[in-house]
Amino acid sequence: MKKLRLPLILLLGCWSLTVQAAEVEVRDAWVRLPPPGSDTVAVYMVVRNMDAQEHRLSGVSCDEAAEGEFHAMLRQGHAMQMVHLQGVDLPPGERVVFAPGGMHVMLRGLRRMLREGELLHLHLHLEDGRRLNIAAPVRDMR
Ligand SMILES: [Cu+2]
Repeated sequence: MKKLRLPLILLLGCWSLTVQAAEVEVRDAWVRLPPPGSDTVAVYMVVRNMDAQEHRLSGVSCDEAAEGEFHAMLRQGHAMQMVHLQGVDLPPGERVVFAPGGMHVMLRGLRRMLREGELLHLHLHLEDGRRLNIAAPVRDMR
């Protein structure tokens, strides 16, 4: 048991930015403060699969939003279009980046206005049934 104590303390110490459920780790999660009146918000993060086998994100949810989806950006001529992804593969040993202009989590039907600096709690669902709980700070990027 002694061996486990230090990593556990480290993990709790940076709970707001790093979440680890077994072999899948989420870092640098953040929420883009939506413009006033908008009930849709984008969430970005880096997901790392440290396992030797593939995992897959199968869903995302947030108690403060009606629904959550994974989106990718697809170029259509000169315009970029959002595409709904049913899931996101996490290849073994690789990082999957959700960033502005690329993949992101989209939450729709926010139940209240967000404030800069607060933490929004989300749940990432893995295909194997496990759930990663994330706390992502809200940032004003305007
Ligand atoms: Cu989107």
